[in-house]
Amino acid sequence: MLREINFDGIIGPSHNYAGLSLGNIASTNNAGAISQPRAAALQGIEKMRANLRLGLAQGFFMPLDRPNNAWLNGLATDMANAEPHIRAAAFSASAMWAANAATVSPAPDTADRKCHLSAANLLTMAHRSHEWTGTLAQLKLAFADPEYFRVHGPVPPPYGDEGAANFMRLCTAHDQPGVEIFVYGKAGGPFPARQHIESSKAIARAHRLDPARTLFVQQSETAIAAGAFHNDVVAVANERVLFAHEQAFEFPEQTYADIKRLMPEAEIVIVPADRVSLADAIQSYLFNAQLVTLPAGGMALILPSEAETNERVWGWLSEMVAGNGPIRKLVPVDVRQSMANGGGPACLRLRVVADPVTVDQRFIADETKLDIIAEVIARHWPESISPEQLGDAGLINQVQAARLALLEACGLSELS
Ligand code: SUG
Repeated sequence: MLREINFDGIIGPSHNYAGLSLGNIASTNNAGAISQPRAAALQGIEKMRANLRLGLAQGFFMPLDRPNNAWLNGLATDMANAEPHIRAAAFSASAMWAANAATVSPAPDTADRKCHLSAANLLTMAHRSHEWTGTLAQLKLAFADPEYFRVHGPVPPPYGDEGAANFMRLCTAHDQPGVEIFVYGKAGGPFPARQHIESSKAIARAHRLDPARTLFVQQSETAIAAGAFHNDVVAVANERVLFAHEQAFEFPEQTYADIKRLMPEAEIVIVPADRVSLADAIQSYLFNAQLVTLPAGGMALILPSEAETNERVWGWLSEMVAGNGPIRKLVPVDVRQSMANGGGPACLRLRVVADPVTVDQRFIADETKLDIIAEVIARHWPESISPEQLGDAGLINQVQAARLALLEACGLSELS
């Protein structure tokens, strides 16, 4: 039975605030702050538990090996000698934002009826550009069964790809053929557009999608300039529902018309800018929510607690769920440590539509496994990291040992 599985990136022991992402307001504002990797990772575990309790299928990915010494070797340096920005890039725990790991086209959408996954190159940001090697190794292990999955390497440079953060799928039900929507940006404003149309088109070809059921939509320049460095900061889709900010797309009317033409059942819920400004949307991350179908029917938004404390945002959301629209429930979750780097609940997960039994079971979560993982985190993850500590040999050893302990506890030491 095909169903949506959310794979969360377990927040790695090197989680820190280095201010590495130009155009990501939270990352810039919190540059230099002291991070709390242990609390961060436990917040991520609690989010997974809450989703399991809602009856959703849950998986996870391991943190990557940091610092990335192979990448530093390629730059002819190491942690002791690298310049601070290179050191921070090598040490980043950014693979936690699994929405950026890959683009996923479920089997009902592809010509060969296999689920295709393409690892994202993430080449716009130095600290993310070296994630794909570790990510690809993990995808190949988790989705190894060739009868059901095809795992592709990243699109080659110079075309930037940020994975599922710039991708949406509309369908009547997850196991039915869908309309796949790739959202790309055009550089022109103060911040980079990270998703290039050439990458999106390459992935659509590699995944053997039906061109008649595939859309390429331009992200709004205004949204990128306001800090929407990924489309999933201003829009989210689930089944036949698109929930988006009025200023998410450069050509909104055309975008909605194209969606309606390909899928007349689509329901488009637009949040007007005069109720929730782009600034409020980006501060509260109400769109960086997991829009999910509950087993009992109806949809819920699993959103960051920051959305609850923003009066204008919460006011609008409360009116929305009280009405008779498709989204009926709001579930705030505390992922503040990730949020301070610009990563909300939706950033932390990669959606894969598959039969859970066809996935390597070591990546599938249940309460007992989450207990084991939480214990490893509590025992091994650093309590705090300040930016000056990044080259510290003791910290590096602790971070490496912490990850190895987790791999061992999950039977995944082959990823070490
Ligand atoms: O790529 N932040 C991440 C946040 C990614 C959010 N993902 C989605 N929207 N799907 C990024 O900008 C900050 C790291 C730092 O500054 O230390 C960072 O990489």
